[in-house]
Amino acid sequence: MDIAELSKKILAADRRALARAITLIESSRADHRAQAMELIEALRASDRQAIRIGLSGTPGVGKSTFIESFGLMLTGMGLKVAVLAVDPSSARSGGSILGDKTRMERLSRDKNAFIRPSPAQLHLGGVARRTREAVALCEAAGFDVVLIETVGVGQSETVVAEMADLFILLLAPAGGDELQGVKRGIMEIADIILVNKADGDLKPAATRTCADYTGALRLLRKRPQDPKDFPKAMLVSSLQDEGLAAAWDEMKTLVDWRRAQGHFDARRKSQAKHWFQEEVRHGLLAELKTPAMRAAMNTFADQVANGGMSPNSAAQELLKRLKS
Ligand SMILES: Nc1nc2c(ncn2[C@@H]2O[C@H](COP(=O)(O)OP(=O)(O)O)[C@@H](O)[C@H]2O)c(=O)[nH]1
Ligand SMILES: [Mg+2]
Repeated sequence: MDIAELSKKILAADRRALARAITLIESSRADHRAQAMELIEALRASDRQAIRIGLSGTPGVGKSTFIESFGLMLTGMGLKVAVLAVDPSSARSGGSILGDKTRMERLSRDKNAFIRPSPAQLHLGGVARRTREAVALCEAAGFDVVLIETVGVGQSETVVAEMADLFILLLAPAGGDELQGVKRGIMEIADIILVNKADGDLKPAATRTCADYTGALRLLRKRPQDPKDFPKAMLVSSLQDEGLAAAWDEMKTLVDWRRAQGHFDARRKSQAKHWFQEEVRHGLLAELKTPAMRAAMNTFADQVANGGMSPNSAAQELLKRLKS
C-alpha cells in the first residue's frame, strides 16, 4: 500500500481512502502496523481539529436513533460527521453500530457522514487503541464532529471519555423515582446528560427523570473545566427530533468556553500523555508474550512455587532479560 498516496487522499476527504486506512490500523499484522504508524505520522501535521463527542448509554436507550437524528441535523448545518464505536462485545455481537445500520440508514447514505463499526477485537484495550487512531484519521480527513459511541459496559465509558472532548450520557425515562443505578463514576465524567424519549406517554417520566438528574448533578463536586450551570441534564426526543438543536447549542457553548479558558487544550494534552503511557504499557506486555519470555516466565514461576526463589527476586531476574 502506498502510504503517501493514501495520506493525500485522506487529506482530500476521500471517504473510501479513510475506510481503507481504518482497516489498515485495525490489522494486527506487523507490516500493517508499521504502515499504520507511518500513515499516522504523515497525517499528524494536518492539525485539523474536530469536536470529539463521546456518547454512552445502555442498550435500548436510543443511541442509534439519537446518532441518526443528531447526525442528520449536523450534516444539515453543513458539518461533516464521523461516527465510530468502542464496543468490546462486538466480536461476539457483530458490532453495535453494524447491527443497527437500519436505524442509521439515512445517515449512512449521507455523503457528509462516515459511519464505522467497532473493530472486532476482544479486548477493550485493543478496541480503544484502534478507535483512538481512527479518530485521528477522521480529523485529518476534515470531519467537524466525531461521535464515539459506546454501550455502557464496565470501563468502556472511561476509555471513551479519555479520547473525547465532551462526554454525553444518554438515559431513558425511569419508571419510579430511583436514579437508574447510574454509577457515580459515570456521572462524574458526564458533561451533559440527555434524557431521551421525552415524547408521548413517556414525556412525564422523562421530565421527572431529568429533574432527578439535575438534582444529582448539583451534588457532585464542582469541576474546574465547567462553566456555570454545567454539567447539566436536558430532555430530548431522538425519534421526534426535539431538543437536539438545544443540546448541540449547549455542547458548543461548553466547547467554546473550555477553548477560551484553556481547558480544551489542557485536556487534549493530558489525554495524549495518557495514551502514550498506555502504549508503553501495551508494548511491555507484548514483549512479555514472546515465546522466549513465556518460557522464562514459566521456569521462574515453577522455581517460585517450589520455594527456590522469592517472587520478588524472580520478577527482577525476569525483567532483566527484557532489557537485554
Ligand atoms: N419514544 C421514543 N422511542 C425512542 C426514541 N429513541 C429511540 N427510541 C426507541 O428505542 C428503541 C431502541 O433504540 P436504539 O436507537 O436502537 O437504542 P440503542 O440500543 O441505544 O442504540 C427503538 O425501538 C427506538 O425506536 C425516542 O426519542 N422516543
Ligand atoms: Mg444501537
